[in-house]
Formats: sequence, structure tokens, C-alpha cells
Amino acid sequence: MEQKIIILHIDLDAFYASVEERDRPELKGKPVVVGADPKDGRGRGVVSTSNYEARKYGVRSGMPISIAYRKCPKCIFIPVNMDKYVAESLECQQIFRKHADAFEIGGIDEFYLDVSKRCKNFTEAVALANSIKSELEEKRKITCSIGVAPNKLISKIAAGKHKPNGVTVVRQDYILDFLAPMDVDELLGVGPKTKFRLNEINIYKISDLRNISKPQLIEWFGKFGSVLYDEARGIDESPIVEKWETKSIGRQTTFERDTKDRKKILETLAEIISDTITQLKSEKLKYKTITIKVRYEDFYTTSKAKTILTTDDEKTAQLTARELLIPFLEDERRVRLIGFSVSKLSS
Ligand code: TTP
Ligand code: MG
Repeated sequence: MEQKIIILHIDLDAFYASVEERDRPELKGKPVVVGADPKDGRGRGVVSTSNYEARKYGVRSGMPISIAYRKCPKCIFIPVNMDKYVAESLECQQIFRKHADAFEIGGIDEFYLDVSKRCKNFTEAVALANSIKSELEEKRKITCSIGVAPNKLISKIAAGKHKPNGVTVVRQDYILDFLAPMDVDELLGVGPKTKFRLNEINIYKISDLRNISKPQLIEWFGKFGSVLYDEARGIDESPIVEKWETKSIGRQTTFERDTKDRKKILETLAEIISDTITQLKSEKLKYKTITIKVRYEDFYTTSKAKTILTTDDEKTAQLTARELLIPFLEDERRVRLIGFSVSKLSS
């Protein structure tokens, strides 16, 4: 008998903003933006997320905070409290994990649950999805959206289709029709560059993409071409990978404009290190390896790592990362992005 696979993808709704709204009842019904300080429109930095009320004004994740302020001066702007969201994510995981045969963390607010063994069919899986939603709302007072599908790719796309607070089911025989009308960048791994190249040759929709042969896609995009060919047909055989311990923790920032401003780059590095170490400590972990990443204006990306004695000290991280980064700033090119992470973690 063919083994039927059923995956749930859970994505928390407007995650950081929902946590803030829950904890501060005076925010209820108001447009809320979580991110950098807008300083009456002169602030730097970006929007981390906004609630659905603020999205009505066009405020979006990743947008410069100054633009968010211009679009919605009456929005309530709240600073990022990473500690709180990490702790909340762990609480939510406790709820979700026990409903899965296998469980994978996809990000701070997204999770894959393989429920193939415990659910006989899709009807049972949808009932499970609804009961998980109720349990989350009751215990954590926040909402999520869930995709129910035969593989990870389709479950993730489905979870985004009826947000907030929705359940979207895509059975095997509906996959092709489900994907056909979507823009190509709804597929995983299709960013602005790939989208642009596809649009140039009149490929806009996933149905258009199906007209291109696999060898042709491989010629254009290398190995990813083959993935793209499968994704366009909803094929994804990647398994749910249990990750009990975090392999690495880190942050990266893309500058609003590519820059050679040393002071600004080092200040940004210091900020992301501080956020990372705060998260590390709140998860009661220590690190052994520090890695920095630099992407230049031409998208050339490079990284350098150093392994030291196990610690959770921030000052050590700051000094080591600075020492690793400085030689990269001698380069002619402007810097587009910097990243920092710690790995070889232990508790
Ligand atoms: P998302 O799941 O992409 O967004 P969301 O949960 O805020 O909203 P929804 O899922 O309902 O569309 O990201 C999860 C969290 O990650 C988000 O609350 C804040 C953070 N985040 C950033 O800090 N920067 C970003 O650019 C994005 C996309 C998310
Ligand atoms: Mg989310």
C-alpha cells in the first residue's frame, strides 16, 4: 500500500506584533509596528513586522522605519524585544511538538509537523489543525495559520494563503491547479533576481514555468533549475528533519544603502552581536565558534570564522567579530550586508 504523507505547516500570525498586542491590551484594535525607533520620521533601521491593522496602511516587514512612519504616523511603534519572542516561540513549540510524529523548526514562527501516522486521511488532519489552533489561542492567546498538504513545499505555500487565522488544505490532486495561477516568486528560493530573469522571458506564473524543459532550466539556473522544475509541479520529497538543538544562532542586516562607512558598519555589527548574545543567553546556551559574513555591492559574499574557548560572553564576541570583519572593510567595494552567528553551541 502506498504510504500517504500529510504535513502541517504552522506559521504564527504577525508574530512579534501579536505578542506585543497580547501583552499590552491598550494596543487592541490599533495599528502596531514592531521595529526600529521612527524618531518622528528621522529614524534609521527597518520594520520587523506590523499587525494586520498597520498593513492596511501599506506598512511591511523590511521597510525602512522612516517610510513606515510616513505611511502611518498614527501607528504605534514598539521596539523589538527578541528575548520575549524567543521565549514565546519555545512555548508554542511545546504545544505543537506533541501533535507531530516528526517535528521541524522552520524559523522563529514557523514549524512543520509530519502527521502521516496519527491521521488516517486529510479530513482527520484538518480536524487536528483546527484543534491545534484552538489550543494555541487558549493557552498563548495568539493565532496562527496552517497549511495541510502532502509535502513541505505545498504546506508552506498553503499556510500563507488564508492569513491570518486560516487553515488551507491542498490535497494531492489539487496541487497543480493550486500552483498554476501564482506568481513564480511564491516558490521557495525564487527571489527578486530569479523572478526578474524569468519575467524577462515572459514567464510570470507558475503555469508558464511548466512550459520550460528541465535541461533548459538547468542551463539557466544550474542545480537550482532542477529544483525549480520540480517545484513548479509541486514535487518536494524533502523529509521533516527533527532539530532538537539549535545548530547556530545569528542575525544579518542589509544596509538601506550599500556603504563604506566604517563607523556605521561596525555599529551595526555591534547591534546584531548584542541581539544574538541576548538570544543565546535566554536559551541558556554557550558558543565556541564565531562567524561573520560580508556581502558586497556586487553580491559577492564571503565569511570568516574563529573557534575559541566555550563561553557566552558578549565582549569576547564583540572583539573577535570586529577583528574578523575589519580586513574585509579594506576592500574597494561598498558593503551591502553583514551577518554574525555563533555555533558549536552547548548548554
Ligand atoms: P513572518 O512569519 O514572515 O511574518 P509575521 O509572522 O509577522 O506575519 P504573517 O506571518 O502573519 O504574515 O515573520 C515572523 C517574524 O519574523 C515577524 O513577526 C518578525 C520577524 N521578521 C523580521 O524581523 N524581519 C523580516 O523581514 C521578516 C519577514 C520577519
Ligand atoms: Mg508569521
